[in-house]
Amino acid sequence: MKELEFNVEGMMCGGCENRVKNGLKTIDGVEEVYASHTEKKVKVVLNKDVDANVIKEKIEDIGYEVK
Ligand SMILES: [Cu+2]
Repeated sequence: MKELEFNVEGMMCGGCENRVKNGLKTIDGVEEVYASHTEKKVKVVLNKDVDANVIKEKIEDIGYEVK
């Protein structure tokens, strides 16, 4: 298991957290997603190798900014 953590700007509530979670879970290899709008962090648990840029681009596609 590998974990990646991102600093994410723009999440304002639990609904935003769920958008990020649901979006990232569609990526093959993503096992679990933790998102916190208060901490402005997204943590992803992977069950195989996924490039961090793939995760980053997905978060940005969903509409949030990765710092
Ligand atoms: Cu929101």
